[in-house]
Amino acid sequence: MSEDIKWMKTHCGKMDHGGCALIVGVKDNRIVKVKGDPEGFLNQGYVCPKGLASPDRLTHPDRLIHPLRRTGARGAGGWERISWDDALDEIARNFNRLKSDYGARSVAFGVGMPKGLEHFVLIRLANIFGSPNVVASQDVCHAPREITGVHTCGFYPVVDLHQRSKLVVLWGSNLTSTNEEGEINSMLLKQLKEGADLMVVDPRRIDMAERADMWLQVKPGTDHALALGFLHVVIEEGLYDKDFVAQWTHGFDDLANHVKGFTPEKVSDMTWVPSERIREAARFYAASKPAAIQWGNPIEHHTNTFDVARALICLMAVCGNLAVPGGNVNALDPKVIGLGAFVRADLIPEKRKEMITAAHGVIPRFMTIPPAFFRRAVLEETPYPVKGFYAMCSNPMLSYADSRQTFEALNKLEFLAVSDLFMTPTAALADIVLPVASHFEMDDIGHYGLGHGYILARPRVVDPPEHCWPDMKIMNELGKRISPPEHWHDDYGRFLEDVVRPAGLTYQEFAEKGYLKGPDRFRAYEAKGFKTPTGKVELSLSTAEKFGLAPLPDFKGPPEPEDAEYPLILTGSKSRYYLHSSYRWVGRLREKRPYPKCEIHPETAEANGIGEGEGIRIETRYGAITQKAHLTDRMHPEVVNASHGWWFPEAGPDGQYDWQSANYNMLTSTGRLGKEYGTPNLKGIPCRIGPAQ
Ligand SMILES: Nc1nc2c(c(=O)[nH]1)N[C@H]1C(S)=C(S)[C@@H](COP(=O)(O)OP(=O)(O)OC[C@H]3O[C@@H](n4cnc5c(=O)[nH]c(N)nc54)[C@H](O)[C@@H]3O)O[C@H]1N2
Ligand SMILES: Nc1nc2c(c(=O)[nH]1)N[C@H]1C(S)=C(S)[C@@H](COP(=O)(O)OP(=O)(O)OC[C@H]3O[C@@H](n4cnc5c(=O)[nH]c(N)nc54)[C@H](O)[C@@H]3O)O[C@H]1N2
Ligand code: SF4
Ligand SMILES: [Mo]
Repeated sequence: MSEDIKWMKTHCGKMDHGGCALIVGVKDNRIVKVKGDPEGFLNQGYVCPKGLASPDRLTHPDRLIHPLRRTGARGAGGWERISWDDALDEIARNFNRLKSDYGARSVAFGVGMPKGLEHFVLIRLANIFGSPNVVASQDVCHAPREITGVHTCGFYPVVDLHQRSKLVVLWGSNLTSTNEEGEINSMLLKQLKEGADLMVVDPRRIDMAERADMWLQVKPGTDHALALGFLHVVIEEGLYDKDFVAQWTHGFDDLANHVKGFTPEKVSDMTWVPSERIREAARFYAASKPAAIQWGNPIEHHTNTFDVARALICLMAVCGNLAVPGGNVNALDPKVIGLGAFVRADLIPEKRKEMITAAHGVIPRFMTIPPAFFRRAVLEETPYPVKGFYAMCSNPMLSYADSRQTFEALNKLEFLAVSDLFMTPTAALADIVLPVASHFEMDDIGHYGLGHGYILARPRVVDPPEHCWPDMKIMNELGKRISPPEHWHDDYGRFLEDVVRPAGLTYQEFAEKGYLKGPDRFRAYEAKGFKTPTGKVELSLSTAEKFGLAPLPDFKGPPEPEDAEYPLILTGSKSRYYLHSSYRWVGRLREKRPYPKCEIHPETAEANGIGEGEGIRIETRYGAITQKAHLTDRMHPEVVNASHGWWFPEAGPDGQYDWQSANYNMLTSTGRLGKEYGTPNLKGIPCRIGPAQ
């Protein structure tokens, strides 16, 4: 049999941000085996359980394989099959009508975690249609790091695991489960094997905390206090990089004065980390040259995310770890088409003024709409009404904070179209559902636009089912119906060619190479300065007054006030077996994690009458859900770690696949939002627990 198998190379995609090079065995248009490619630039042979199970997405018997039109009431589960022409005509009719009645901005285009090139084709579609409103999860995912970086030092400081570091810090990053943005954990493990030290900042004793030289068990939502405590020690003890600070920073004296108040003792009260540990950790970071901070998602999961990112970049800068090999770097992209040109930003020059966010005073350069403001526009029509929504690669019913509000908003829309592989709680509320060809079934490019300095080829290895279309093709055809056709191509493959053309390659030639990486670039500031108004790293922001931002990173308390009725603190993390709410329907993954797991300390469990494996009711001021308790001393006794993204495909269409009973975002709210990014509190929320009823 093995002779009939054709082995092909591609990269993993859409199971997280992607990154692992794969060798895929194909027989009769079916994938029979997936292996990690030992030559993989990022993974060196590694592949995770999601990657191994990824072909099962394509062959699931309940996969969407026809365009569907809703027949009965919204969400009642009645559908009829329709042709692609009818589906696209109906979407176009509705969007064109909304555009002429309320203006193009009344139609919003929604996307989730960046999965492939379609992410940017969607932005292009919105721009060409004339809508400034692309709704994305960036408010809780990477925009705070990237854009705060741009304001503070002129770039997004990415961890450099490609060069040797003396110390790697996992600051709220569970890399062995999440491999986020292609920082595949094999690179971290290689660094450790070669002698790098490891520090972990995490409220849970994660696997890497067990291996770490130092683990700081921080109180959820207080990372900025901890980073300010580090800065206090580093500056008071004169451990900072004096040459770099003197030559390349702006506002050092202001920062030094400001952090005087953040003594390890005070910071210990704020963060629960013992003061002596804070001192040791700060000295350890400052003495390790170079040190790289892999900063994770939780720093972006509460209203103070701007302060956390600011404090961490200040820390990188004063210790001389910015833009140096093995530190946090400004990765240079290979020669590919620029983002602005690809998405046709030129066609919508007034975008910034027209966006929903213009009314909310968010930070300049933040170009997507936070889901909280999108729903306000739908529900309250502020600053203007939004009536139509096109959702791609995303499941807002689970991924946006406050799922009840999402339910109301999606129900209020005049028209909702969703493209997905599978029926989800979001697709269940749509007027039209479009079946997609996904990863493995289409040519694609990974990591374009992510700022890590490389792009990865994801050439197709099998053909999709007859009526499943790649998102890029869907948008190419929809684009011709809702905007001037000259902006669209005969074949959507042109988008891929456009990206790699500046490198002098065809897509086919790029696919044969596997990836393109920009040249290493370190200390570029020595020639040109930092790309900020002062040409330096702005420890104190020179633009603060102009943009209404705080000049210095601060800590003004936890994300939500303490609450005697809710004495525990809720946080959450991603499962290694799923991507957010995706793929609960993939049997091989579901077997590994059949139910939503909530971790609590054994003492906390006992005090609340909860046993191992029993149902646990988790409650905040905003809602209550049920998950299954797992008792572990990896947890702090006052912290509850619940699972995110749970719905139940097996619950069926009545009630839209039970998006309520175990969904973490029933516990969150959009009542408080961070000013700069419109970020809600997903973590650090007061909660209480008890046995499930
Ligand atoms: N409480 C809480 N909320 C969170 C987070 C958290 O940690 N806690 N994390 C936040 C973060 S970091 C992010 S990035 C967001 C993620 O938010 P989303 O991106 O909305 O997350 P998913 O639930 O993975 O939804 C992705 C959907 O895309 C579908 N899909 C897969 N491949 C394709 C394809 O090729 N085409 C199309 N059209 N669809 C496809 C999947 O089936 C799935 O339904 O959630 C955020 N929300
Ligand atoms: N398996 C899997 N991989 C994924 C994803 C997925 O859903 N599943 N999602 C992808 C996406 S879109 C993203 S953005 C990345 C996210 O990747 P990560 O940043 O690694 O994501 P999380 O699991 O949310 O959080 C990481 C760690 O932060 C800890 N933590 C919780 N609260 C706090 C806190 O307040 N402070 C600190 N310092 N730590 C805290 C958690 O215990 C957890 O161990 O992963 C990507 N990869
Ligand atoms: S770590 Fe990510 S890229 Fe690698 S196999 Fe797993 S899901 Fe795919
Ligand atoms: Mo994310």
